[in-house]
Amino acid sequence: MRTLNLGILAHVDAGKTSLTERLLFAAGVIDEIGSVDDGSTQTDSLALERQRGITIKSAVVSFVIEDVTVNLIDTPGHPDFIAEVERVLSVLDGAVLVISAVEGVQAQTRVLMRTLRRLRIPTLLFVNKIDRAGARDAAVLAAIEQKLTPAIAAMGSACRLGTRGAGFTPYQEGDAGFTARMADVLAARDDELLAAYVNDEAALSYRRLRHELAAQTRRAQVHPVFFGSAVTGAGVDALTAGIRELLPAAQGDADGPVSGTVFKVERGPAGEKIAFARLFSGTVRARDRLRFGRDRTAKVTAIRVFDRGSAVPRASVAAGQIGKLWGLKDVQIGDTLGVPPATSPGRQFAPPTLETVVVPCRPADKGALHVALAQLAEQDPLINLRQDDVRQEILVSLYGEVQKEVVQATLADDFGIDAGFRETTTICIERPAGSGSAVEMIGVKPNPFLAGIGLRVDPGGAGSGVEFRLEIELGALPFSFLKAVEETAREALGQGIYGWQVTDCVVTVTHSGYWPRQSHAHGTFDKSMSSTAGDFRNLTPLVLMTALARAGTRVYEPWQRFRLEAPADALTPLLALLSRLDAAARTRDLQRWSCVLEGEVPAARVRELEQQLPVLTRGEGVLEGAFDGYRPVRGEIWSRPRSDHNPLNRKEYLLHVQRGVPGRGPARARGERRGTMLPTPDSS
Ligand SMILES: Nc1nc2c(ncn2[C@@H]2O[C@H](COP(=O)(O)OP(=O)(O)OP(=O)(O)O)[C@@H](O)[C@H]2O)c(=O)[nH]1
Ligand SMILES: [Mg+2]
Repeated sequence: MRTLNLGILAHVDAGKTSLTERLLFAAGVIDEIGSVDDGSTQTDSLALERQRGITIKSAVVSFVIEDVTVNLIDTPGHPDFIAEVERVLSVLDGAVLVISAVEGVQAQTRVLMRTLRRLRIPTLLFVNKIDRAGARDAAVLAAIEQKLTPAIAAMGSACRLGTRGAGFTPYQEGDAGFTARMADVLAARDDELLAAYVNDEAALSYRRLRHELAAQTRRAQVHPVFFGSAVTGAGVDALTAGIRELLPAAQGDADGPVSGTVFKVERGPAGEKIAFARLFSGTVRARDRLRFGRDRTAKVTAIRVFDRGSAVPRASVAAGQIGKLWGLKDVQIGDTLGVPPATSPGRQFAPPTLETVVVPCRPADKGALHVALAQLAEQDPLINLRQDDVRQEILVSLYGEVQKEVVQATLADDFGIDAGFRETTTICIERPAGSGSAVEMIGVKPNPFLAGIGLRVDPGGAGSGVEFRLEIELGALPFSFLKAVEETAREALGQGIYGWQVTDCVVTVTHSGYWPRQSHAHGTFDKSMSSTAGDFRNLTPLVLMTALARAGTRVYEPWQRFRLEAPADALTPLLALLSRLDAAARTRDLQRWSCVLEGEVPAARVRELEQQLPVLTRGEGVLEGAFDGYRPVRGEIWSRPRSDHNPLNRKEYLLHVQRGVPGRGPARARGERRGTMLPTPDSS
């Protein structure tokens, strides 16, 4: 039995969950087809998903097609939940990208397809909703070719579009048109096939082409396209056969060393953590001690493996499979199990660009609110819970308003906490404006720590994150001290000169000094003469902040790319609005009745645009948007400090560290924060 871990991806409402339900029915896993509209599907199982009719969390189900066990992961399509899609990408062997035959290729479809192609994930395309009024086939196929990829192979034809009787007929052997189109697409990507094609077109057998189609699909070079309807079931059998024939099986040696990735974390009924993991290699058995994340270990207490429907208790989970693991108490999303997988797709989509303060309606709920948000952050790390100690407020990062509503409803439904939000603001970043260095030598006043460090901060490329380099000789500093410097430096960069995360920079260790472990004659360790990792943890933020202040930083805000379709008579007021919003807009297409505008706008102004659009376009305007990187904030004060940033407190904190006040260093702060390192004023 082969295993295939398959993701279903699409823009919102394309029909992913309905198609999942259909596939489960076709495979005999369920006797009755559930409906998103009635809240009765297998994968939209959360109460909130059923109420709202949208998918919020990715969900795994499994079914069997002949000799293949398919673990299917249904993902959310709303851009506010893109983080759920990102986490799933690292565990897929293949994907089905769903496109609505009515709405066609959307901005989100393009974002997803680009990512699938970049990661070389073999992908089939399914054009859904052919039964709905307004469904198109040739136009959608042309849009796919133009906007997603030219390397497509339509696998059949749709008929009676826009009616309940809409159907899909797969092309068969003997269909000359299909064979010729397949040969064209495939020969363009395979020299041997091209040579054979040029020599004698007729000699290329249908079998050979079909075989080559599977090979190129598995290499993510070509994307077969199917049509159908998740509601009537049209085309679903052909898609099922395509999944089996054209997508690759999971690879991996069950006897090799354990290697896997955790892509989802859930809490069980008793509050216990459950990790969803895909194994790439090896076998994990119940009661095994398992290494995960960065140097953590725990005993696996129970395992469930996805098999014919849901997850069933098993003694082990092996390479290729997806398992639910109990017992890994501190596990986090994104943790690796055992040996880290050779490749990790890393960050594919933009981080959240909004943040908001969460306020409990009843002040007495403050503690409970923090606990509840911490649990939500386990399941969605990008929420990035932060505590502002100065203002005694809790902040979360968000993608958008729908996610905000979902957080609010989850707090009310699952935790019994009524909470509100302050105004949503954008999250900026800081990048070094130049280079800056600082050095503190060991034993030289006023350095109070038994550690010597020199650090230089240089600008890095856009999107490069934080890179850590050494200009000292390897071995000049014990590894544990070096690790302490790197960890503390990364933490300290969480808050730059203006209070934003510092990124796209290179931190280089230029000097180091330490005093080796000293003991008295009777063998006791003498701290007053020996450097410890704590000395390095305390000194690093001081040196780094001095270097950063010398380099100077500049604040950048997120921008969005947009595409706006509107009636032609709305063009003038729209251009005036866009200019007021500091947007750069270009008229792409001006017809008699309609116009298309494209451009970029600061993310902070998008909400205003969304609010004004219906008024200016009589409700006919359609706005699509996607993250477009960071640009320097504009206006008189070009470096905008974060709202809760108080440089005086940061200075006070650094002074505390410098004076070596016990318990006030980053080591303690690290346990308390995910955002600020400031001491609370009343405890100083
Ligand atoms: N007529 C018709 N309606 C469909 C079809 N597939 C889905 N729908 C409807 O489209 C709506 C959205 O379907 P879902 O299956 O929830 O779509 P989704 O892609 O899972 O949505 P999100 O997970 O929220 O992104 C529901 O009202 C479905 O009943 C189809 O093939 N034909
Ligand atoms: Mg869904």
